[in-house]
Amino acid sequence: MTTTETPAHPLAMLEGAEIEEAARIARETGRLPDAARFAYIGLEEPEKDALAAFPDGAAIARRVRLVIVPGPEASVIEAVVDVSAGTVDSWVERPETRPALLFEEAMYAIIACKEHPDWQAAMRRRGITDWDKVQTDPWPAGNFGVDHEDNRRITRVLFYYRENPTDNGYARPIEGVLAFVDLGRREVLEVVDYGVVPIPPERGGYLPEDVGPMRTDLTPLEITQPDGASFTVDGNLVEWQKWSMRVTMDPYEGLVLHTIGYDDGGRVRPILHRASVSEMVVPYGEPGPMHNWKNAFDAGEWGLGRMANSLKLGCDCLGLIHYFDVDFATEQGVPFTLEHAICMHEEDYGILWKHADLHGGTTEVRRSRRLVVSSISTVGNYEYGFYWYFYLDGTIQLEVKLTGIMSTMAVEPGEPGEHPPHTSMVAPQLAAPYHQHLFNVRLDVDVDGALNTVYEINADPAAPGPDNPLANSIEVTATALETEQQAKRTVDPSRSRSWKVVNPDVRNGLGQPVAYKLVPGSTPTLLADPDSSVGRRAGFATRNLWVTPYRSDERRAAGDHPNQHAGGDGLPAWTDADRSIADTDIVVWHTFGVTHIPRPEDWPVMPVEYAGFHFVPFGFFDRNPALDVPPTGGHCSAEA
Ligand SMILES: [Cu+2]
Repeated sequence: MTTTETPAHPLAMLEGAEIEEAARIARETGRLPDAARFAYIGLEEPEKDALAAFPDGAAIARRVRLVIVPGPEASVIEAVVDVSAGTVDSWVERPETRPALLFEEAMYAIIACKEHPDWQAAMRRRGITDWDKVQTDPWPAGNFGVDHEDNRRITRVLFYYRENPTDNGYARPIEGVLAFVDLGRREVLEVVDYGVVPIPPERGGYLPEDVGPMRTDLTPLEITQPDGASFTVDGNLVEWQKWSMRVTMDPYEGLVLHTIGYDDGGRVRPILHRASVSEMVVPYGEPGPMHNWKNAFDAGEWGLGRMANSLKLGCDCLGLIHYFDVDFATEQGVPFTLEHAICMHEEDYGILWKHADLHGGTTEVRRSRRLVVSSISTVGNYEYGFYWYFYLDGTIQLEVKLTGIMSTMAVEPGEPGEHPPHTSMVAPQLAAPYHQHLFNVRLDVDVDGALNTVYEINADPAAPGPDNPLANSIEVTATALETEQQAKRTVDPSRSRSWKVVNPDVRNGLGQPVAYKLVPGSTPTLLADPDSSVGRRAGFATRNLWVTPYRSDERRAAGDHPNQHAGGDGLPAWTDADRSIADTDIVVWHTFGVTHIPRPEDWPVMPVEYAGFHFVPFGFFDRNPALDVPPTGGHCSAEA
């Protein structure tokens, strides 16, 4: 029996009633104790052939994936249920596997710490007696072979001092105190005290009342579109200019875009079947015992969707906005709606193209405009904004905006200009360790069809000689990446390195195979040793490019369950098989990000720093596809 009304499309967002039904089906198996919690309830997306066949007249099967935490041990159940048929399709118990941290358990960990005599003694050694003034941050514990990790789901907990409830706790780390808590059993395993360091003196406030007089000379800047937006929305289907796509949000990956295509003369040409941030890691580079274990996998250990904000007009997004609400599940399996989880709007983006013809006397200018689909996640101290941009010339861009508050450490008073190694001083007696933010985007490419090949493009000086008498010649080489091992690559800006996703079976008007090019930004790879704990666990971050043959169960770059994982899962494991990736249905995985060497200007709250990449047509069209963008005013064209 089904209690849900089937949505209109297989890729429609999961609805509250479907979430409720999925939890009910799981519970009615009789195989779950009452205390079982749901770490994940998300849409099990249809297989590609089923999607391609839609609409085929048959009812849409709506399936839901669940990750269930049955008890306090380190084990999960992965289940897939069919909410349209009311059946359990798969039910797999995975011992020695940890889900992402559960919010409810993190809350109990905080209470357990404050009730523990060792913790209270450590606070008293620092003159702290009011436990309400202690901010308690549970962190993913990583995998370092310490006894507390054995068959437990644990957290390592850090502490900060807040004189007032709205203070910036990260300004005043309670350095030296670290607690290990068994999350499942709500039990403090150990409180470590590495020694007292004075609490830094400054409050690090950034609220208006902390800052003092605000600027008074910013005049209003309003975006108006008197005739409305240029996009249309039908359910989660978005159409804007020649673009079309579907928008969803996954609890772990956050914003996900599906079936991105471009209408070329009445024919929708596919480009990306699915695009998402598959994982990210923030490894810290300070070797002391308070900070050397900090390696947050914010997608897999917390969840970019689970941490997504409800966005506010005029603050997060400006202009004529369409918001998507998203239905998620609580850990008890109860649906709730995160309103305004995804923001969509159009932005003017300067000039699109221009030429002043000095001979003919004409000047043609066109304005660039982009469709912005975005969401923002707050993961502990940091904010990450994920902005997908679609441009009038066929370009796609992902820009990640990093902001929020840096993770800090208190240090002993020192001489002016001094700083502990591997950190920057950001305020008196307050340092911020060097660290990285490395994101992995999974691009299920579909350039004019499923069968694609990736080529690496490098530009080099040609050797001087009879064919190059003035030694000015530029040589561009395109090398097909034919197996997974060949496709483990890093950036090389000095050679203008990029990666072209080619459909060898479709030619443009010039007879060239059509392609899109992944243009990386200036991006690092992982600086930690590949054999270190984080090096093994975040193997995906040791390369900027990976290519795999498509498999629906290869979804997340560090594997499905990175929390406390020993490492090796995800891309390194899959690509060990060295499968063929030539002229087949492939997935391109791109790791990008920033190495954050903190500045004083990043304190107390960080102005946005940017990371990302572009995906641009390269022979996908026969010419500039944006010639038909009309001039916006009589003075922008000789003809107007
Ligand atoms: Cu940072």
